[in-house]
Amino acid sequence: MLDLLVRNAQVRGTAGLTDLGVRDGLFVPIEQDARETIDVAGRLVTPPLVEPHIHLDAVLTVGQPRPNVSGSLFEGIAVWSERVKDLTVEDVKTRVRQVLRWQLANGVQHVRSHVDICDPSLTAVRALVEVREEARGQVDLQLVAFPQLGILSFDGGRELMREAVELGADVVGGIPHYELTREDGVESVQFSFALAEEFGLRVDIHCDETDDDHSRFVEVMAAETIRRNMSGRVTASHTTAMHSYNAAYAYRLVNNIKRAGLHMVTNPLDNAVLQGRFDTGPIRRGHTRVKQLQEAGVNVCIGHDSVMDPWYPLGFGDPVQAAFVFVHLGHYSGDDELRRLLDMVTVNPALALGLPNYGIAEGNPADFVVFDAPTDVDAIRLGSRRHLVVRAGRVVARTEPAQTTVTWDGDEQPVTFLRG
Ligand code: 17E
Ligand code: FE2
Repeated sequence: MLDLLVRNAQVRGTAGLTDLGVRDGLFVPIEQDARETIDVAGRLVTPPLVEPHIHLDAVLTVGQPRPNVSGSLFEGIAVWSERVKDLTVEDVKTRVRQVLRWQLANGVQHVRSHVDICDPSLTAVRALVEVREEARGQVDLQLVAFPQLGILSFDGGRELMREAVELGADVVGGIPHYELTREDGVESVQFSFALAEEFGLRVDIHCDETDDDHSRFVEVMAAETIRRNMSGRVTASHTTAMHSYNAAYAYRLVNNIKRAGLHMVTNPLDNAVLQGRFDTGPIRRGHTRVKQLQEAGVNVCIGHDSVMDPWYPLGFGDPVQAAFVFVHLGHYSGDDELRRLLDMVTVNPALALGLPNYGIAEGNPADFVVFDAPTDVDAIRLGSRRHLVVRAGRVVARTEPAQTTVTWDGDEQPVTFLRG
């Protein structure tokens, strides 16, 4: 007897409709007897969404203590470093819990969050470590020790990075393009890798998040990864300077990224509005060289980055919205590209985060998402709500499908926004 039988699922990547069986929280072979049966009527079913890049400590702080008037990354950093002085553990926990619930309702079950450590009391790190325990098994968190104001450029930065790791950070971060000099940037990357190696942790660095084509720290990340044998355990995030590099340099860099086995995260929402602020026209789009990286076989993911914070005032934690924007910024509207897009918010970030037993397969945890759409292209086009979010065989979030009608020639008719 099954605990749950899901009927008529359009499982992503599988032709035709299938049924899914669940027992003891795992996918198991189909049986006809089940305690509960849900007919999803041909809706798209995917593995859980995975958020590889967000700053949970800053969520919902937009306008505090003042708005970001210029809209630049650098004014955002200045505004946030004022807000950090007012953080309390309760303040952080309340905001984070709210956004985690939004993310879960959007089908996100795994989140990697950068957490600013440039605060002598490490309030945000302490708060997030507690929320990580609370949320475990619902939304699983990985915390990155993230030095927003630099490791070498911030007084006590090295010590705070180590302390954050000792408090329980899962991943070591960095921000080399924000250090005072090129040499400090290189040293900061080396510091992060050494710390990660010492504690057996992964690395995820904010790298070259600028339009300055002289910002070239991804090459240092690739070199450190190769020398320390950390292939597969390292992620370079943002890397927006890459699209301003000359073609010869970019070619060499992409090859070295591939050789090092780096994972890459592009953040289309934030970087669409943060980058290009010093351009008078044409204005650069603010993303990295996704297609070139993918052609070389590099794992590229889409991150959300911000929800209503000093850098980005919008968002509700939905990776599909970030993917939709990426289609436009990244010219990712080809037929094959649209069909691969959801990989960048599911399997690709699962690989970057090193998640075990991920995916809809017998023996794996029965974690999945039912979209209110029949295909993934429709899900992206419509930003379809997640009808059901299931964790270990239990429904943890539900959205009732909207019903829309129009009155046309005096007759009330349903509208689904689907091609007939
Ligand atoms: N901090 C940073 O350096 N860059 C960003 N995009 C955000 C925070 C959101
Ligand atoms: Fe970021």
